[in-house]
Amino acid sequence: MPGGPTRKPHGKYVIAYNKITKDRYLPTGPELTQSAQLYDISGEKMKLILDFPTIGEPHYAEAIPASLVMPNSQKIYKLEENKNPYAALGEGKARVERKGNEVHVYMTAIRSHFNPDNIEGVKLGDIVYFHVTNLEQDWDVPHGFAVKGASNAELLIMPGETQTLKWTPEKVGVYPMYCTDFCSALHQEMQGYIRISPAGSNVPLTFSTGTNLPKPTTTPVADTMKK
Ligand SMILES: [Cu+2]
Repeated sequence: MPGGPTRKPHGKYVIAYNKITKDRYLPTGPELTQSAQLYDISGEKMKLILDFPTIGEPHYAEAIPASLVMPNSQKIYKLEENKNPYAALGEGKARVERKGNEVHVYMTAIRSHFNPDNIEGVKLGDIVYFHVTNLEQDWDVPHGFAVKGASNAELLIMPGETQTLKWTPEKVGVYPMYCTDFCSALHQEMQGYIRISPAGSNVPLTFSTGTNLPKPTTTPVADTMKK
């Protein structure tokens, strides 16, 4: 009812979700569809406008004027107000840092790429923290973040927000990381890779964006093979 349980509802209509349904609709399964009714309450007597099947078993609904909601709606979080200590407030701030066996990825997301989107030098036994900041400052552009193989969760990051996903890799390999929330026509390209090297290997921690491989910092493979 518009305005909730009140004797003076605003609006002209009321909807009832508690109408008895038995034997009224086609027998489509053990339980049949539920039933609802819409009334016009603008006149002296309420008038039935529509009697219709509905799904689930809704018991209550409440309508309120948009004017009560709109002034309080949150469209974005302002980046300049982001005080998350793990935020990367700009692509230039994106980086990967090692602290003992913890690897902290300070990542940014903006249509349609992550920065960095290619990470090497994480080893089995490390714990990876992806701190992802959504740099968007436009309404309705959340980005998602997931790593294939992470068994806990994924992130849904609102514009201007920073969220953290903790991941303990369990196997050596190359893992895709990707946006899980449709964000633009190039959403499917919003992805990257992180390599997990064997425990104790000496692969240096490197990261890059938009390239297949970070610049080699050790002896090129070709030289090693000549020996
Ligand atoms: Cu996205």
